[in-house]
Amino acid sequence: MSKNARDRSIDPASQEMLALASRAGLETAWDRLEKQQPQCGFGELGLCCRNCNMGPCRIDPFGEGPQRGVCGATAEIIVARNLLRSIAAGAAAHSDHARDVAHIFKLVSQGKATSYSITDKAKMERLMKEYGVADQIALAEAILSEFGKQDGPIKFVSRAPAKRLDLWKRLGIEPRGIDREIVECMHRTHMGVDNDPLNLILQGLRASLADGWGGSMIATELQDVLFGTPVPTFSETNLGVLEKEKVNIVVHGHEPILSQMIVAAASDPEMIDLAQNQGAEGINVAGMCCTGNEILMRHGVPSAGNFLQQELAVATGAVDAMIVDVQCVMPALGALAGCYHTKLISTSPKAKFPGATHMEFHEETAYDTARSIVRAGILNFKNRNPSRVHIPEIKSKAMVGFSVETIVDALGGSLDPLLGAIKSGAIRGIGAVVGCNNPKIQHDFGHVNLVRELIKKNVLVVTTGCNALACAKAELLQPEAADLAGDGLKGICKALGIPPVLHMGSCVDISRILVAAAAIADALGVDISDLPAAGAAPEWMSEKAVSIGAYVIGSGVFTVLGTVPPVLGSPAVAALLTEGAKDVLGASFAVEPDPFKAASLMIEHIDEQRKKLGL
Ligand code: SF4
Ligand code: MSK
Repeated sequence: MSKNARDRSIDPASQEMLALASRAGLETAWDRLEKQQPQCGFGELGLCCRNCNMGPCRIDPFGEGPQRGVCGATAEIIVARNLLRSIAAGAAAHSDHARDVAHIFKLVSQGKATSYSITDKAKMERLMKEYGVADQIALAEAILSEFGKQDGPIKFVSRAPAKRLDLWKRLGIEPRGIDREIVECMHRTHMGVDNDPLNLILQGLRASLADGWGGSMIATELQDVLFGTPVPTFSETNLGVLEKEKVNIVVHGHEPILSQMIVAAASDPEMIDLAQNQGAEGINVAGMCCTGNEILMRHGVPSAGNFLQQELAVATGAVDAMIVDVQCVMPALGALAGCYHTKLISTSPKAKFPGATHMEFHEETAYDTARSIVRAGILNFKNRNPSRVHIPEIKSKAMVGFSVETIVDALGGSLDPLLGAIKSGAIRGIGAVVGCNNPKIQHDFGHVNLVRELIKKNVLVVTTGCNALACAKAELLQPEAADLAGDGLKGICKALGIPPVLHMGSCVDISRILVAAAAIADALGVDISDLPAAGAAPEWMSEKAVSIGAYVIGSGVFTVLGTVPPVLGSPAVAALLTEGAKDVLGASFAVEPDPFKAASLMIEHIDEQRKKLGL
């Protein structure tokens, strides 16, 4: 195996495929990152601005060249504006996903999207009560109106502890309508509007809170209503879940609206017959990234891997169709799929890709479209070249699907046993570890080592997104992983039969972590910032992660980032995020690429909080 492959990933299946890709002369994200070197220093520092056509402008970080853009914007202003635009983009991605789910919920309520139905009626009724409405259509309308709400905070904000709500009010960052906050970010960063870095960052917090306690939370809640609230389920992860003798259909992206239907269509007897007529043993659906997490936790559909494995899956030569919706889908996939027989199928009118066949998916005709898409994958099976098929025989068992409701159930109906374990010190604290892969960090190295360190020191880990999949592949989501935990955490996990790392879902499901944190804080009579808890995103890359980071610290959770955000061009903004925020929000960011040191930072913080609580 080439040293290169080992340097690029710690995951043996990915190493195997990287070595194959290199032998075959296939280009991957790692190669493209190398070709981008050196990356633009102004960009890395956040010091370039092209918000108007007097620019583009850039500030010389060494103080020798220009210190102001043509309009007079300083490094502080440019860095803060760029940060705000990233938050707006990330919040928009999560929230537009939520809008699609809310739209389907409305269509289902009106009897217009017959492919879908209500799966968790009890949750829907709880939501109706929370919104104070009497019927399903009224609930759909109330939720849809959250996006454009002009005045007053969005509903789910009231799920936060009273102290936090009060703080947001005092700071003027209680989020109003989700669309309104995002539009305001774009307005304020237009040339000649908001030029006060602190004011810009406060708006960033407000928009991000509209994501975490709004868009993301709406997506999670309504997906549970429509597709079911996850319960613990066993499944498998990694490229070894692809099957040589079956039609392999990989669903990639973020929205379960599509992947749910693909799963249903692939188990249609007519489709299975068709697959068998084409010479396959059957149909194997596998997930990728977060849409994969959605069907993994609800249906136990195996996941082929996380973000950096999307190209490696195609390079197995065994993927007959890769079906994509929105977010985290590399535009490189089309060209790579063209080197194989793989059909790349785009489905969202919002997301088209070079080299893809577009089969547009609409809610009203969801099942029929899903059948056509699955059929296209089946009919492509015969085009597979068996001599080019190479599936690594590597996969791991994982226990997934820990919604807040499930965790409470596993604890016997209340949070008391968890609180007792935290108070006694058996559980030292809670670590929320989330986020993407980024080829700037050895694939999965940050995720897996950080999580291993935390559980070793009795920190219970909750995880979502690509971290969850990294942990699954590293066998940390199995009850047997309790043996890797410190004695206190091990004892609790063994007694409950759960892993020390709890899979809570996809990226939008970080909202589940917010709900859990609020419930624990309420039970202890404190704010979220007082909890012995810390967050981390060891390999983050997307703008969604910027929004997540902002709402997580805005909600009071100290967070360690593994890749450096583009803010170092302004020492004032960097200081505000890493120090100043602590005085105001009770939480701040730290940046630490070394996962072992990052774990120490989180544990130090957890211990400090324990001391303050007298634990
Ligand atoms: Fe340059 Fe100011 Fe225009 Fe940005 S807004 S491109 S700093 S002139
Ligand atoms: S898929 S946003 S790479 S976690 Fe949610 Fe993974 Fe990050 Fe996409």
